Amino acid sequence: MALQPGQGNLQPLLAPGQQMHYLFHMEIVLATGNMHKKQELEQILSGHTILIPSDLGVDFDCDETGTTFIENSILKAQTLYDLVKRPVLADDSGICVEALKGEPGIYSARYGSDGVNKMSDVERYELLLKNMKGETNRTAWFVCAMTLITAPYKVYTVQETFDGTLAEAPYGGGGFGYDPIFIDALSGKTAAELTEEEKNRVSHRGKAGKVMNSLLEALS
Ligand code: ITT
Repeated sequence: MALQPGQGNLQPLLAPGQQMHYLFHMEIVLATGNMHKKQELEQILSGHTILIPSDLGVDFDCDETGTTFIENSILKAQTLYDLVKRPVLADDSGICVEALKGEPGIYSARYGSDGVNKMSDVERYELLLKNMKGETNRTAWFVCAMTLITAPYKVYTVQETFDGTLAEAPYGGGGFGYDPIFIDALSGKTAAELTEEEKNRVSHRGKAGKVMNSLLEALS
């Protein structure tokens, strides 16, 4: 992998009685202003250091003009890469509802917004519950498209899902965004009832990040 000096290193990991292993460690700048994503990705990519643009004194903003999660994640990653010229990662994600033909989808963060004022997480999930009132098909899924750029033309994108259903009312105090109204198909709990570790094991972001971890190892 073409890294600039100081952007990656091999760190020995020695446990008593074990053979020497080398873990590849990278500093990755996350193309986000969402601190919940940063917190989750710090745990998912725990062998690496996750920075945000402001850690480098960079003012980052990106117009999400794509029509898919993949387009928007590449757009965010490329915009940040052009600014910082070091390894970057972007996450474009959202919730899709079958009965609403996949909405809010890529507009999840902007759901119900008039373009000027952004609603709070609670206002947005309350709006989604209102729009789903009386609907019996509650099938929903989260999508996460993650793009890593390590050098010019070295662009890697992964997309994953988290399957479930929409609850009738919010439940649980963890997570963020639509987590309180999203019931995980495997455990039957809302994503807000899962611990961070449990959510990362089954979530769209956790699964995409797991592939990114393998990719980073393969690239080292
Ligand atoms: P950045 O673009 O700065 O990364 P953002 O929050 O605007 O931050 P997105 O455009 O990717 O990010 O929109 C994602 C929205 O989808 C997010 O704000 C939540 O409302 C929702 N979302 C994504 N992943 C989620 C998760 O794991 N749990 C709950 N809601 C999630």
